[in-house]
Amino acid sequence: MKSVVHAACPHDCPDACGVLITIDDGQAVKIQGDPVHPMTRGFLCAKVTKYLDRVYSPERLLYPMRRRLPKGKENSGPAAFERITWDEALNEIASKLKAVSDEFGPEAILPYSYGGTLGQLNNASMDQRFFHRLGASQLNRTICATAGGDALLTVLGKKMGTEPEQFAKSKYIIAWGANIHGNNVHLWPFIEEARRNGAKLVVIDPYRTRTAKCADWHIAINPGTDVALALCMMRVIIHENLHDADYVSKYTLGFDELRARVMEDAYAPERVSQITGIPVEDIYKLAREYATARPAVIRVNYGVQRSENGGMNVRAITMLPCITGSWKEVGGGLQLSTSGAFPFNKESMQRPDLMMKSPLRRAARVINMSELGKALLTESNSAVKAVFVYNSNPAAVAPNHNDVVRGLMRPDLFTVVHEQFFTDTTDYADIILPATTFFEHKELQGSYGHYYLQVSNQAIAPLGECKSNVDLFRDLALRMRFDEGKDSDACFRETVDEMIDGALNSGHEWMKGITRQRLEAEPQIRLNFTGNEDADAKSEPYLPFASGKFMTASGKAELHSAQLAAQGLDPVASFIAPKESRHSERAREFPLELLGRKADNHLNTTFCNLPSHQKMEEPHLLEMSPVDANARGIRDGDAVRVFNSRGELTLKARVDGAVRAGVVAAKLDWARLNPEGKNINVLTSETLTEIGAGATFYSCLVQVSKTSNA
Ligand SMILES: Nc1nc2c(c(=O)[nH]1)N[C@H]1C(S)=C(S)[C@@H](COP(=O)(O)OP(=O)(O)OC[C@H]3O[C@@H](n4cnc5c(=O)[nH]c(N)nc54)[C@H](O)[C@@H]3O)O[C@H]1N2
Ligand SMILES: Nc1nc2c(c(=O)[nH]1)N[C@H]1C(S)=C(S)[C@@H](COP(=O)(O)OP(=O)(O)OC[C@H]3O[C@@H](n4cnc5c(=O)[nH]c(N)nc54)[C@H](O)[C@@H]3O)O[C@H]1N2
Ligand code: SF4
Ligand SMILES: [Mo]
Repeated sequence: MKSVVHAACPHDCPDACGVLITIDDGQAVKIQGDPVHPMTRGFLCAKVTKYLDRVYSPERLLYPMRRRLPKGKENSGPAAFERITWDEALNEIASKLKAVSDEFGPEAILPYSYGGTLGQLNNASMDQRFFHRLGASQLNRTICATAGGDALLTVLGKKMGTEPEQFAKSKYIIAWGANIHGNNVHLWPFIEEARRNGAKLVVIDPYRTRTAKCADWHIAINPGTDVALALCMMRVIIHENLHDADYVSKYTLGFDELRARVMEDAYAPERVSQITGIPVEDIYKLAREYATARPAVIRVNYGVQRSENGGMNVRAITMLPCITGSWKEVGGGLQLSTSGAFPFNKESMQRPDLMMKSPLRRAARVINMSELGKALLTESNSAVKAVFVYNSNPAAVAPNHNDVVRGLMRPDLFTVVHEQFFTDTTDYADIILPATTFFEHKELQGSYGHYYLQVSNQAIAPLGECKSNVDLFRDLALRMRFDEGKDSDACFRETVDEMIDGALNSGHEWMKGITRQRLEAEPQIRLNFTGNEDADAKSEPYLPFASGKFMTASGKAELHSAQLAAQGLDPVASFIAPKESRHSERAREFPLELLGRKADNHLNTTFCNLPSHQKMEEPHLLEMSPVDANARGIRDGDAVRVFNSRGELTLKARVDGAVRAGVVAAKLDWARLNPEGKNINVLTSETLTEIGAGATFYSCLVQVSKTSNA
């Protein structure tokens, strides 16, 4: 008997697709996009279309394992481990964590998790309760989005923006550091619709992405210089009186300071042209077109904030619709993320108050996940002694890979990894635990690219002995008796349904009328921005800032931010040449700017191991311009050494038109798939962004040479 189950794709992707899974006799036999989901519109990306290959891969981890052979890349995979029962695994982990806590204090335990699943429960709920009650170090999850997210907040006060559906109504669309075709493909049909109606698509990206290839205009900006471009655009717009003076006076704060800033010589088009590599006339053209085409919308993505200036880049770009007033128009405005609109009850889900029941009786210290190498190698009496990894593959995704690996190899470090597959990180695990995929558990799903809530139903039974993150941390909490005694808490016994109810129960008007029962019956529900029960009003285009209502301290769009000033940062925005850029001293030794980018057909390092996905991505390439290749005697196909002071890696030169002179590009991949056991993160640094303390993957200088054996 066949049946169809509605689920939601939980991968770290703005689209959060509605998914239909066909089940035959307990087996999933088909996956398709939900045709009624307003953003999914019946199709899935190339990665998830092949999801049955992932769920039923012969390489899935199916039972707990304990290490038998020494840690390291030499002892990868099943032969290095022996099978144990869940009972043994939970006992061993519980006693080890307790021993670490007793001897070194609970902050010697570090949870490490990120985007394996963005499902509300399996991303951050029972795990957080567990680690809070334990008193473990808190992890500042900065590896992806904090620079841009925090910067957006300084202007808008809320992480939200233009609805994707409204892009269809736009006449001028800027994809700014946003590889829409690769990373946010469900926005694409709306852009195509707009273009059929005469809209222009401009892509601002140092790399010629799939999106750039399809665009009307590709502006190949120098990496890390977007703040200079945005300030210069505002200079032209203000100078030519193309801004919306009425909107500015009613709804923004600090316009005079902004005007003074952009009129400085540093932001004259001629200067900015030198910084950004964009011809002066193109800067004028872009500014004028953007300010006069109506409506104009900006899809800015996290690409612009993975550099040392990341926060200021996003801050300056976000000011553009605030001065043109394009927030007033359907199809105007800007989107970086919509995640802040979902008013989940995070306190109920994550229970930070439980830290007061931990042996610490206070909030635990915070460790920045983008400095994992540093955290593991710092020798002090507060050293990390145990790492618990789930939802992440730090031995591949964290910057400064060589230090991360040195840290993970420490003989005194106890490491647990909860995973679906053997990964780069399981090479350093003492215990491996098998995790379910989203087919195998129930979830609550928000989004960072649209405004629909979904319940993802369980489609099949867990494979082998796999457990969801929720079940794992519930079992571990019960094993450690967190539900008993004077510091006990009933939250460790909650069911998944009770947790979903708790998450939805925030009392926020946008959640009004949205219950688990409704989400189980309806495939997706848009946030209730009207706060009333009127069905018509619910489908009206939502314009969050049409009449101000910014959620900053002042209630206005803050072009001048007192909060940034208090942090010693520029309260408006300014360009400071990144330490790792063509404009810096270091460029004498390492003259090329490396973009260690995401693959269009993988999701960070998820899917890297699957043959069906590998077929779609040519591995181990270093893309470079003919100018830089010729200067080094390198031809297409040559083996090249890419190096800097942190590491080196051999790749294959691809001399194509993807990057301009001075920039090289390579893809993030599993280190273990490279013959040398390394990936591009051997080159990236643990330097943090100025706002949000985020990772700076795209501020990375390297040198390239032809290998001698080529
Ligand atoms: N297919 C696929 N989809 C994904 C992912 C994936 O790995 N693969 N990852 C998911 C995740 S975790 C995230 S955070 C989102 C991210 O989605 P995006 O933000 O779109 O991600 P990136 O690919 O990091 O960056 C976008 C573009 O920014 C460009 N860029 C780099 N530096 C600069 C700069 O200084 N200025 C400008 N203007 N552009 C710059 C890059 O070349 C890249 O093409 O995508 C998600 N979706
Ligand atoms: N050089 C370079 N490095 C980067 C980036 C880049 O663009 N360039 N991008 C950065 C960005 S934006 C991000 S978001 C990070 C991403 O960093 P991560 O979030 O670590 O991303 P993935 O590599 O996809 O690893 C996620 C792992 O979680 C596992 N997983 C999936 N579902 C579950 C589950 O339900 N339970 C458990 N326990 N595990 C699960 C998957 O099998 C996978 O191995 O990488 C960062 N690193
Ligand atoms: S990865 Fe993104 S585009 Fe692909 S199915 Fe999941 S949510 Fe949709
Ligand atoms: Mo990310």
